[in-house]
Amino acid sequence: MDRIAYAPEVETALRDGDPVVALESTIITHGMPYPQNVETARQVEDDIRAEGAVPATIAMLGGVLHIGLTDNELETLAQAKDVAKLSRADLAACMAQGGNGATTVAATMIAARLAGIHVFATGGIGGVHRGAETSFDISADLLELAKTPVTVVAAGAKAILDIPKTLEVLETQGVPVIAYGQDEVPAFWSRSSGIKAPLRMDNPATIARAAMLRAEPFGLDGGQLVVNPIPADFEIPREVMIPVIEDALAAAEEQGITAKEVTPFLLDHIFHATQGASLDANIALVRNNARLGAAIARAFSALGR
Ligand code: PSU
Ligand code: MN
Repeated sequence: MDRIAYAPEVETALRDGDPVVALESTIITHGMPYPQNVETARQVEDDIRAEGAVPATIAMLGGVLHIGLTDNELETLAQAKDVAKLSRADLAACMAQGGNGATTVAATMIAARLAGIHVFATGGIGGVHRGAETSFDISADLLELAKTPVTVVAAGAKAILDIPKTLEVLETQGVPVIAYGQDEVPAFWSRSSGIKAPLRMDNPATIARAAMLRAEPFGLDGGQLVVNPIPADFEIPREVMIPVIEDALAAAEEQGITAKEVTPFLLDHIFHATQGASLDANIALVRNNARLGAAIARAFSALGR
């Protein structure tokens, strides 16, 4: 049995050097409730097509790594209750056991590299959790960005994380953090974090070119993190989110939530606490990142990649 299955449109695009954008699946299974999760996944795929690129949603189904999902596969994944959350540590184990799993940012980067996809769009990345000085909870996403040459487009890190510490780890690991079109690092639901971004770029071609120059002449491993501010019409002010986040963090602490469960627990708590308002913003920013991802993928294609 094949270990990797490509969706036909993805296989064709990769063969012809046409632009492809990878998408993660943990955002579907652990990041948003049904049915908004599958509706968003489809919408995001359409946004990428409308921008002249091919979407490749990545997931493990029955032990086969899928690069691109059919509509049926998306629906099944979105409704399933028992899907594992796969990061770097879990990919091979899930394949060995013939299991189903959704890929995090780290695992999606690994799959994208394997497939020859240079760009990946998502909502938020994992980072250094608040209280990491005692919990040691630092997402494998950050270390993957240091190792795997894929350009990841996100809307910044959520304030459920410690944003300054997240940026420190990325700096230590030599990961370029590039704010798109503004000087500040965006903070997911809000355009502003009060923190100046290490780098700023204003056009997709420069972002693609920088990725290629890391490899040649510099011989550097690792990817780039592009942080793209949420569209102004959809942003939720920081002051509104802060008490909600504090509450979610307190609930996680009280219930002894640890390890892989922390991020999904906090996201679910915040969704309920805002009666879904956080979700509208989340959907808008993922779509916005998908469109930028497609533009960067087109730039890679134009460079002959
Ligand atoms: N942050 C979000 N939404 C998400 C995630 C993070 O705002 O859906 C998901 C992504 O898949 C990310 C993962 O890679 O959670 C990080 O989990 P952890 O913190 O356990 O590494
Ligand atoms: Mn973690």
